[in-house]
Amino acid sequence: MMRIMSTQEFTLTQQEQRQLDEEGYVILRDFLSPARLEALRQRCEEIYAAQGDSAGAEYRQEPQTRRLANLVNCGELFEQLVSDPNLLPYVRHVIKDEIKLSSLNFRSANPHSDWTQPLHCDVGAVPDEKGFWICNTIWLLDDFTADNGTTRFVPGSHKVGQLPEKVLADASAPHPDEQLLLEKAGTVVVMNTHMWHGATANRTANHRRALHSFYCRWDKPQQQYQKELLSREVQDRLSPSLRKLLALDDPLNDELSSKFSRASGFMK
Ligand SMILES: O=C(O)CCC(=O)C(=O)O
Repeated sequence: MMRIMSTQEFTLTQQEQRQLDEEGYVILRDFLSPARLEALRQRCEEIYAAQGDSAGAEYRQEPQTRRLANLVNCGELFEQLVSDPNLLPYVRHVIKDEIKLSSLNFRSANPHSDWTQPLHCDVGAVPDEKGFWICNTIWLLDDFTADNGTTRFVPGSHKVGQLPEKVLADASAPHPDEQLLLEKAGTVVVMNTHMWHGATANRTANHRRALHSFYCRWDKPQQQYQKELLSREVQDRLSPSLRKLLALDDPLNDELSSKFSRASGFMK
């Protein structure tokens, strides 16, 4: 599906726009080339091995799950990922305003786990008077199958305007309208994550790995305050457009994100 980019951003097809507006997600198959997929897998495993018990601590640690946070700090392939020109128009379609990166995380459901992530909206966000203000993108580093801890989601629930934990008797229980994401490695899924979603238990013998490149509107806090977390060396070599996407020169973001970062939709 790879699109040829000019300096102008492309427009989503009508079908993609309808899918994002009505259902809350769009699936981009074969988004990653085999070489790029393998490079991302290898780099995530290297970082995880190097960070050991502290892996993911810039954000939060989750039961029966390997997590990495602050990945823009960990190499150019992640800088390319968060600013991918074939992806950002989808995010802009959801948020419909200036966007910035909120965080870039790796999440891997452990083999033989019984941990089901409750249905949630990312950062506990409900749309405000201006509309939707968050959008996540899930980069599948492994095939997602019915039993390896795939993502579940309730299409259309981004329009409910309420958090699942406030209206469901048990947000960890299966929802009658939920769907499972059953897609191949190399796929990227763009999700309006006001839509109720979570992850299922991994009952297989293998890890289930994904990257989450998460965006928010310019006037909301970042989940991970990039200016505080990125090394000086990384900040100094970023292009003006990446500095803008990461809100590194943005006094409003400094004010918002220095006070309110690290929010989670389900981890207290
Ligand atoms: O990795 C997944 O399948 C979804 C994870 C998720 O929704 C989260 O960590 O907030």
